Amino acid sequence: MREDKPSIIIFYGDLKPSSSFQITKKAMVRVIDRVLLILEIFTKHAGTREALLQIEMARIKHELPLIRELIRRSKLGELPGFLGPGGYAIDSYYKHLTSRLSKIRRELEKLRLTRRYRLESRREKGFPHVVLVGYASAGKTSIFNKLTGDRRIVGEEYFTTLHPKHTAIKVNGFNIILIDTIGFIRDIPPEIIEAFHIVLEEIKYSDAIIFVVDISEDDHTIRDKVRAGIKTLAKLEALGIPLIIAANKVDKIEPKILEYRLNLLSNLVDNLKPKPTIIPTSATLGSGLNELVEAIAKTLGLSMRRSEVVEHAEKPF
Ligand SMILES: Nc1nc2c(ncn2[C@@H]2O[C@H](COP(=O)(O)OP(=O)(O)OP(=O)(O)O)[C@@H](O)[C@H]2O)c(=O)[nH]1
Ligand SMILES: [Mg+2]
Repeated sequence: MREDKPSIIIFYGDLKPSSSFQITKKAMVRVIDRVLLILEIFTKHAGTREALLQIEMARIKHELPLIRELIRRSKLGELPGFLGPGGYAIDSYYKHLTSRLSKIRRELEKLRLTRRYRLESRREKGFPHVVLVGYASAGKTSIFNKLTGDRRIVGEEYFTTLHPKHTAIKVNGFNIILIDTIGFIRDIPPEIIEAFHIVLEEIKYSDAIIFVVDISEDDHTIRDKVRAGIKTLAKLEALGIPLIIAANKVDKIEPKILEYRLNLLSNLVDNLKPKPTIIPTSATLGSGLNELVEAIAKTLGLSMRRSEVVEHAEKPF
């Protein structure tokens, strides 16, 4: 046996149960496909119990045909010793999954009835929520890390329920919650769209959205991604929430090209209301991040509210 045998094989595509079976049998390691991989990433971003249940449901639904295939094969004697003796272990796992599925369905119904999860998603009530969205590798996490690294507030025990991807930071003396989302995914498999939308549901409850766009990609890709991103925001009922566009990775392109692409970007979002603010940034160099914070403050009216407070406090009674 090779010493560098992997513990898992990720197949970046859709696998039919029979193909998955063949690969598993040959390699004798766990095989996951694109759907299961995306669902594992969803789990890390899920902010509510409802999202976690929805993801688990999608995973079970995706796995059941494979388990059925395993049962069928084991009954034909094709699975000696794998996944437990005979077909018994697989059989009981199958039963466990189907009963879990009906339990999840019941719980989801209850959650939807009480709508408690809506409150849950606004658990840090009273503080504006700002979410980072964008396609994979645009630089969401890099921007999140730079902003939260410099501005993370002290006394975090106050935010005990914060999710790992939510961090409280200070902007103009105000606390805001910055959220790093899973972002948009192209060609999302239809069977997991519902789970995807629920993971991204927090966008709908945010006070401002930062759409991170990799401005170093070619014009065509930028156009496609910005249009598709806006469509996704519309599906999530998040259009109308103030949008800030971080045109990121400016360090990778010439100033002339940057100027052209900023123009392109501006045309693409011209029809949106309120009109988005576009801020050129480089998370790597740290440039444009102060302007990004200023744009957040302006969008949320933070400096205004602060002066209102001062004005109010100075009024003689
Ligand atoms: N040159 C350059 N590289 C950047 C910049 N911002 C991010 N990167 C790089 O781009 C890659 C992706 O950055 P991430 O911050 O992980 O992107 P993301 O949007 O969080 O990606 P996902 O979480 O996969 O959706 C990393 O290798 C970063 O170092 C930038 O401003 N300039
Ligand atoms: Mg990221």
